[in-house]
Amino acid sequence: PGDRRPVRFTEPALAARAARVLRDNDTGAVITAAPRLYPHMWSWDAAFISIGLARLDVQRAIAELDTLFAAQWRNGMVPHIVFTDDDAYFPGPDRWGTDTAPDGPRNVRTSGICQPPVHAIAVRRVLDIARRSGPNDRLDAERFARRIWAKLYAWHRWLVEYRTPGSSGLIAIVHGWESGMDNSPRWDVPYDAVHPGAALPPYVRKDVRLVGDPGERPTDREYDRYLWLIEEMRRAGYDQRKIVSGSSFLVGDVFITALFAMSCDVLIELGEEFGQEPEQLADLADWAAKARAAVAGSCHSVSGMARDRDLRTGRWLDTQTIAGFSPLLCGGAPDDVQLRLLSLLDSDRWCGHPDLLAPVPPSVSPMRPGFNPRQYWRGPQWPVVVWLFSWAFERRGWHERARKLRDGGIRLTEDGSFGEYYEPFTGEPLGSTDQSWTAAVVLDWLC
Ligand code: 9YW
Repeated sequence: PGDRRPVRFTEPALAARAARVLRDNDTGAVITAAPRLYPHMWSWDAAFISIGLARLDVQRAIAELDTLFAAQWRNGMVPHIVFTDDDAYFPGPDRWGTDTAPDGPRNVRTSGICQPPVHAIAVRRVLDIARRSGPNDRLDAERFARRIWAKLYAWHRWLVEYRTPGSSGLIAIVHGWESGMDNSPRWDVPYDAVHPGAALPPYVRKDVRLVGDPGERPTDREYDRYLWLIEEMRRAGYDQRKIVSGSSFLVGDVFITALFAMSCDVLIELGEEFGQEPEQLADLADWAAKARAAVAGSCHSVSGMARDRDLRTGRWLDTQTIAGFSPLLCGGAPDDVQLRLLSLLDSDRWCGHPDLLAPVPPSVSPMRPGFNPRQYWRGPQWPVVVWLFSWAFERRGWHERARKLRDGGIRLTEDGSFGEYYEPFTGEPLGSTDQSWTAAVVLDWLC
């Protein structure tokens, strides 16, 4: 089909625009996730942002990750939001009520949950970029990698200690927001069992006012449940053990588990290089192996797709979303399963769908009932997810596949708006524009 969008930037012009987005979203202290919609630091956004920043200014990239880890909780958790003092976002720090949490950080306000553990991957990438960019950058990045390692290890240890309940071996989340894929249909069944109590304090959403079409955002019903889970955590005093045993939402997240396995691998490489304790390296190897086995063990016997598991009911969640391809990220599934997944990914149910503007995986298969091309994690394509797959495929030695995803990611974003997510058929940018992590992954692809 001809181009469905009026503007296409050349690669150098696109890179220059991406750099400007990161500069414009810099408050001086943090780079916000997006200019109006998300005026704070989000955990996995900061990881991707640092990768883009490393292409512009290695020092600034290091500062971003340092800021995030300065907010790490004393038990090891890296919080999903580090708040600035902007109050345009809801739920803000007062609603989270973490100020008195026993494990919370002292000088900064944060949310009380986490997000996917992609930070070791970011540190590795920043280091690799810095090494190519010059001797000073190289030294700074090496010092940084050595310094941040123990914090990354503590973060991984927290996930294992508190978030691997039961026998599935999957890393558990206690809120859909922890998955990073907030309203994905992956969570529909477990959310059905979340019943907001009458004690849910009233609230006013701010996101729907900032996005032109509320249909691109989660519904109010979904928000009631998101807020109810926060209420439960407040009541548990942010005691992790109580939260995990009592939360009405507890799901083994297969995508996070795959990311965790890869991040452990990376942390081992960094640890070996920088002489970290053999015992800690052995822990990481053990955690990575268990995570990989859990991902492989989740695969559906017919489709091969990896599945989340509702840990409250013990049921597998068969929703076919992008997370089903998790074994392709971290490896470890039997060869026949991997082949099935690769051919499914290439098929017209996913990247080979004839009507896609760019051949990169949408968040949900366009062939699946309930697929919604405009709504958030229920259909649109997300450039960061494409980046993760292309990074993982490169590491697995699948260079051609990695290149195709990178090219598709550029095709998707070359209109220069840096959308939060994209309508897969028209390429219309949706949600926020000038989204930092979109600009960051584009920079990484282009430099
Ligand atoms: C929210 C910032 C965040 C991402 C999440 C994404 C969205 C924010 O934006 O959540 O208020 O729900 O789902 O993955 O980190 O970009």
